[in-house]
Amino acid sequence: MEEAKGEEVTLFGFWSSPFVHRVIWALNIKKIKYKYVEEDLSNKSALLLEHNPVYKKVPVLVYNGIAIAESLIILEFIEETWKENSIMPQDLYEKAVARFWATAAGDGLWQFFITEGKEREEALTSVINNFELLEKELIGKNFFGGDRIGYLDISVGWISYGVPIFEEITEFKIITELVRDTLPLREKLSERYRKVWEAIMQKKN
Ligand SMILES: N[C@@H](CCC(=O)N[C@@H](CS)C(=O)NCC(=O)O)C(=O)O
Repeated sequence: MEEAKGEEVTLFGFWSSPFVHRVIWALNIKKIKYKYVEEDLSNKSALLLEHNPVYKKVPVLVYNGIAIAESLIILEFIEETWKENSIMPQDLYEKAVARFWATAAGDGLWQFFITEGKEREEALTSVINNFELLEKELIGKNFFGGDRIGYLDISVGWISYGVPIFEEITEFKIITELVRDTLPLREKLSERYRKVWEAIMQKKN
């Protein structure tokens, strides 16, 4: 980890927050050393309230005494402050697209999680529509950021981890709806991979 040029970096967070994870990932990619303060969201610290008096939420990044709130704004601050291992597209259009999807990608997801009936159906339609459009941004690339993880990957990364949990709790499928009938049976796929793996291992030994 890089010593932050004699700078003091503190992150106020909460263990389960996907917004906090965004900031942690960006700091890790940039190899920035920082101090982490875990907040009790049911009894927020005076410091958190002082640093983020408008939203009173985590994450907050404090850089040499200056507080920055809102995860996506923090990502941009991190990018501007530590230029190495850039996470932002250089191209202006690509940058605009990444910023757009960073907020739009998750639209409807929470709504899907906390509603039922018609409301949930509507949320689901918009989530699936967004995912399908977002997926197009990946065509021909390994990451949204191109060859390496960037701002948009960091912004939407929590979705692939969170959605299966939402699905499990609501017993309602999002991803499965999208890929249903397109995937081979798990057992068959497993059998096939095993054979390929065994053949490769045999050749090696
Ligand atoms: N738009 C904010 C959302 C941050 C947010 O919702 N943080 C939640 C934790 S996941 C929080 O601090 N909640 C406390 C509260 O609402 O009182 C961001 O991107 O940073």
